[in-house]
Amino acid sequence: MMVSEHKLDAAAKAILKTNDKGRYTIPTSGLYPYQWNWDSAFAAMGFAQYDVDRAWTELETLFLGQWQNGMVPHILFHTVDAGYFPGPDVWGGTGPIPSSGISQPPVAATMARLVFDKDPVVGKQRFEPLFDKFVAWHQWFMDWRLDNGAVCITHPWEAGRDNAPDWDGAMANIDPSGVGEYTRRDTSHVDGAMRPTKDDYDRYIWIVQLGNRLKWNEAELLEQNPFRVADPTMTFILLRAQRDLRELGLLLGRDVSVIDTHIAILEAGVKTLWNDALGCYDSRDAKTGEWANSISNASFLCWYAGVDTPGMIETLEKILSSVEYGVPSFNPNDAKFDAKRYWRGPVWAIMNMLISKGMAEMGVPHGEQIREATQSLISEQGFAEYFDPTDGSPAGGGTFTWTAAIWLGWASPNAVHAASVGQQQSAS
Ligand code: 2M8
Repeated sequence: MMVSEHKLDAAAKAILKTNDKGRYTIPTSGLYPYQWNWDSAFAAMGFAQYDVDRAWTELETLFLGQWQNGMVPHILFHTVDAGYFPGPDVWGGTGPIPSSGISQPPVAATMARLVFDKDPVVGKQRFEPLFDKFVAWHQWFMDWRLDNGAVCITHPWEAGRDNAPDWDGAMANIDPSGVGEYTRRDTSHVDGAMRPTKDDYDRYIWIVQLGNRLKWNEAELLEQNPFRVADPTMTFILLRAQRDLRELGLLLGRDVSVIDTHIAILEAGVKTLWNDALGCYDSRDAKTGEWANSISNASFLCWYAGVDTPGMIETLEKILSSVEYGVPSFNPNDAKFDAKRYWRGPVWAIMNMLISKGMAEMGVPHGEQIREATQSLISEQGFAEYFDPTDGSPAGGGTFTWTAAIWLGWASPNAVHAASVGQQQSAS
């Protein structure tokens, strides 16, 4: 049944409320009962549409978990919940709050800038104490994750695109035979056909066990972890985040020269992700030098990072004409495409927003088409974790925080109205 736009705005707010644990949100109860890094950043953007104070609280709580070396973990285990595996005991995080030992795509600075713009007076007060923390986090990526200027992941979960075909080659180089017995909890919440396979999970847990053994010492992990992939998700998102952090720094009257240096390094790094034979940005195994040969939704984050590249729009047009809804997480014309299996085909509202936003900013066509497709998906299918791009059917968890946040801040007709009013105000 079609629900009117107004009701959907209210429904989205109700989801944020349901998933609100007071000072942070969970992605959805049951499947994901903790605070996730990039989910929280999107949640802040959603809250900012009607409660700027709550939006800043979300980001402040995320940074309470920051490690001494600057890393902001991908999961903060505020209150232990046996319904999720692997929990804090398996990770053995060494920060101030029980946590995982890896990070996640740093969309937070970009979301913070959107929150800031909603109320710059409050924004200055709330972002001032956060600025140095953001700089330290971004510095941690620059210190520990670069390969020729491109940002690497050391675990598939770090990219947020858990089981993307991008990692298949590097995952095959891990022998997980010593991983031991464990019980997955994700498949007790959702259909296993929509989740990563056991082969993938064994390797996910194997890397976590290695990190725990090494007490998440980055220098040692660099030597011992066979998994290290230069990734367009991380590279484009960090480059964009550095640009937004720079703007926020200038508004606070801070010295941004370090950020300028980082931006130049990352701009050079982006070029090393260009797979000429594929005609697309791609993931590259930093250990073996091999390309993944993967046209993914992360490939199309180039515009979001302010990087236009001849040929990318034609590649995107081919992908868009092969499915009904938005940008699928993997090339639908490739044999590995799987319309329902997580990051191997499904369409994700968060990625659609980042891609489309970048396209609109750079004057590239079809950005609006992606926004409209996301609007239809959510209005017709609800606030699912992700969707089948061929028929739009909802998949994964339901009542999902980031899908609700994307609705409020971008996909809803009211969000567009608010954004254009905002633009007129700042232009005048
Ligand atoms: C998914 O990842 C977690 C592990 O981090 C999982 O499957 O258990 C991914 O979609 C990730 O991008 C997302 O942040 C997380 C929570 O929504 O779920």
